[in-house]
Amino acid sequence: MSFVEAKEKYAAIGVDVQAAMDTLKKVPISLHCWQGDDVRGFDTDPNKPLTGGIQTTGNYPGRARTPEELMADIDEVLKLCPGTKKINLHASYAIFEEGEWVDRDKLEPKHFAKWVEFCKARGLGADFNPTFFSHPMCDPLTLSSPNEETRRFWINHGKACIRISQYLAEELGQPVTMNIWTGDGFKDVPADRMGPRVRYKESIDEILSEPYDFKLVKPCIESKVFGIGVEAYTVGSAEFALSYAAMNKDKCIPLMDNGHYHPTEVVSDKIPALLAFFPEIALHVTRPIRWDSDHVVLFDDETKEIAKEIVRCGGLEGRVNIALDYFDASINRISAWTVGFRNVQKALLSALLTPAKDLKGLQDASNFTELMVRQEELKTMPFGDVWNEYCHQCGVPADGEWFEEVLNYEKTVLEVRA
Ligand code: RNT
Ligand code: ZN
Repeated sequence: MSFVEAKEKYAAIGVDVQAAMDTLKKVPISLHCWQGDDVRGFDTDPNKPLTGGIQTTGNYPGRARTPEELMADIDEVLKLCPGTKKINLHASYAIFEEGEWVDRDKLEPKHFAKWVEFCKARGLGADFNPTFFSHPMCDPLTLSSPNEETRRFWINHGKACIRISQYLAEELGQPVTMNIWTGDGFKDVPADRMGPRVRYKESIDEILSEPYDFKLVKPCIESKVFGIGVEAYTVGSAEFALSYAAMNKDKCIPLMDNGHYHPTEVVSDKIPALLAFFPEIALHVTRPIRWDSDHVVLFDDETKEIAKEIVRCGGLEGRVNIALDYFDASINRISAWTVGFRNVQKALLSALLTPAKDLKGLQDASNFTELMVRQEELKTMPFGDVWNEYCHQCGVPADGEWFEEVLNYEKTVLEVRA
């Protein structure tokens, strides 16, 4: 079927395909820089293990080892992905001058000047994350540590990151989400569950006492259920993170990562629950397999359901900040990045091609029979033709047209790195 026919089919069910594509073109989605180098960063020994309950597995050749390599790889991904992008940076991706180095508590905006230059040259916004993991000052706790020296170090890191986020937002003229996630927790049954949480709360209070313009810098609090090595107890649990955000609505927003809940819980259902209370929320879109495994995002049922909730709850009007968060080191990283980013775009486009008002009308009229029929029939609409047209309108390859480019990049750039 051609695009013209597909467009007519959608028009017949009351969907304006061009309007859907035009809406999606403007939605910023944050591309995580850490897929390119297996979350290693540049500020500490890149061969040290990843700590904090997150793990990458696999050793596919071609990992980016320097800022230049990472930037070149991101450029390749940008070429292959439609829509509006932001770059999501971690503090560990600071870029130092030759011979210079400072620890994380002393980071300054200037250490991200090269990233600002990169974003400006490409018209991109940025998001930011303090890096509370993979560092000798994790004892193993960070913001919740009973050791005052440790806790102070990480509070100062958080404050430095607020200043860097403010700088990024001012330079790039767009808001920056700054996500606070720590892997703080215990492998085995703790003797004190409350102490670390009270300290974590007080640490975040201190970080957020650093001045920032809340219209430009949106600190987020990300919860988690457990991590490898910290199976028994997570300081920043769902209740902790959500309560913190709810009690400090004038200073921060909650962030849900869909890998961070019990396997039968779904973030799609949590989006409208949170939007009933919070003006703004943030998401990490990932794919958990049995645990927070951070697999590449697929065009699967839950990703589609998340996108539907974002769209029909008005999330695209600035209420839902969307970022990707996964890291697969077992396949070509450019391909992993591209597949996941394109799938989030696909899910959003597919959600925008839904006659949401009509379906809601059926629900409100208790017409559940027709609602089921209409929802099921949507699944066989000619979505692929609209998607390919969307890619072309955005100046990027359609499905079936981009993988060869990745293979070529692998041959000419990635394999040369080995
Ligand atoms: C870890 C969290 C966190 C990280 C990134 C690298 O479980 O999801 O968001 O993945 O900050
Ligand atoms: Zn996350």
